[in-house]
Amino acid sequence: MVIPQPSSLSYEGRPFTLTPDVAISAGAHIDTAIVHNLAKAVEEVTGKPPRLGEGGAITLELPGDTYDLGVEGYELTVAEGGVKLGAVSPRGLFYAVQTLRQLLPEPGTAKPITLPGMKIRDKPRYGWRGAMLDVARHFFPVQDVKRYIDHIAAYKMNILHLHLTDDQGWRLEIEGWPRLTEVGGRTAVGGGEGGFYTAEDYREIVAYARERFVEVVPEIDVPGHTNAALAAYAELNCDGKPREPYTGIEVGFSSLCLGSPATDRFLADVVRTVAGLTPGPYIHIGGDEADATPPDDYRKFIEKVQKLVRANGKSMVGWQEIAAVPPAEDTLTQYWRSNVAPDDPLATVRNGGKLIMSPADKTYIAMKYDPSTRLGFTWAGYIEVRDAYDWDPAATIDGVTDKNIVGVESALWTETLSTMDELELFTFPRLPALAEVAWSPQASRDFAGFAVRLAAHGPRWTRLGIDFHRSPQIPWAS
Ligand code: NGO
Repeated sequence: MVIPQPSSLSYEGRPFTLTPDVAISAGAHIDTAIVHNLAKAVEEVTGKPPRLGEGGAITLELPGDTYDLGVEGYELTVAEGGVKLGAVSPRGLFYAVQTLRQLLPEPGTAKPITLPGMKIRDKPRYGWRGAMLDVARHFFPVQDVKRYIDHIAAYKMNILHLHLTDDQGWRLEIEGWPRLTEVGGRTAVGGGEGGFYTAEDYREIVAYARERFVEVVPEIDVPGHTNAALAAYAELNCDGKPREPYTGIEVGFSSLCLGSPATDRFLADVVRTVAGLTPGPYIHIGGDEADATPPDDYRKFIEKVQKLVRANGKSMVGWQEIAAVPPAEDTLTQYWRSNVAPDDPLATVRNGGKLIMSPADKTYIAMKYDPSTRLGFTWAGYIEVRDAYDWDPAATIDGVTDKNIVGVESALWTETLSTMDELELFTFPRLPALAEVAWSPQASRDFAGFAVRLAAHGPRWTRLGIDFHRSPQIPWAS
């Protein structure tokens, strides 16, 4: 019932019976967060905290005997004597634990608790397995973001892309520019109260994510999608007049005044601050739908930002429109416009650039599931579970293969979503589907098998209080 489907799994040998007096043995050098993550899962099913120490039936090995499985790979063996998890890196071991958690029955459903004999050897197809969360259209407090991180980490996703700024809100405190959050942070779509993260809040999110092997990729969307900043600081506008705060959902109308000293100073301060707060290697600069920026200015601007990001020791990510300029070797371009002829990604690829695959008609989980979905959009079509699942990133754009692709990312835009329950309803079950697209070998994937595995996750989501879409495509138990 494992999602994402492991690259190899065979049932062999005798089953293991898990009893309440089970112990977990892990070398002293193994990350205690990983051991506790596992201990908690075992306690949930046995009702008793497992003993940690020598001679346990569950063992964690690092480095384990995991030939050719890379830094994210792991091995998991269940035999009569116990369960063995091995990896060459803590990250791989963390993924082994996520797999074991899914193999355990729901608390209270099985007595005795037995796991069939099996051997799993597993590693991901792509290194970039991302989830984007838009905290700009509606603001979500730190505790919601942490809960979202738990959700994505459970499915072995490793990137949380936070869309931190847009026309309707600026959500990250920037030293020297207090009005960005005092004014720009006070709005949200539909007139809600907004909110923002202090540097401390942001660090807390990053640290929480890192404990779960998730890297935060912050997005500061420029030069369009900037009304919140333009309302906060008059000097960012070419006419020197502040814009009115915006709470609608139109796109493509705002632009920084390019080439002005105030804009240059703003950009330098913002990129330096965000780079300083972000231990991960990437900063996303948006770059999408800059319809209010003259094309020549746009190109010069993106080149300048690319240099600035690199001068701050980071690599740049941008939405597919940044393909208008040649990418630096470490720049990543995020493909999303599945509804128009995809010339831009091809230009990037011809220039040696790599793509993150976020085609709107598969990965934009802000779309409705079907006509009965109350919230969400339809401009990229309805996205039922099968639509999110049944595609091959390497067969999506003519001329683009796995050589040109670093991975897959879901995108949860929040113009119509304002509560954690709503986020979860749009995320489940499409996020597990996309996690499998990003992790599992194409040849091992089929929707019928996925649907059966997915159905078994419903009770777990219910126990965790996760609202999910009871898709008619899935054989839910009840
Ligand atoms: C577009 C747009 C966003 C919208 C989203 C959903 C990109 C990259 N820019 O995707 O501003 O929120 O669609 O409608």
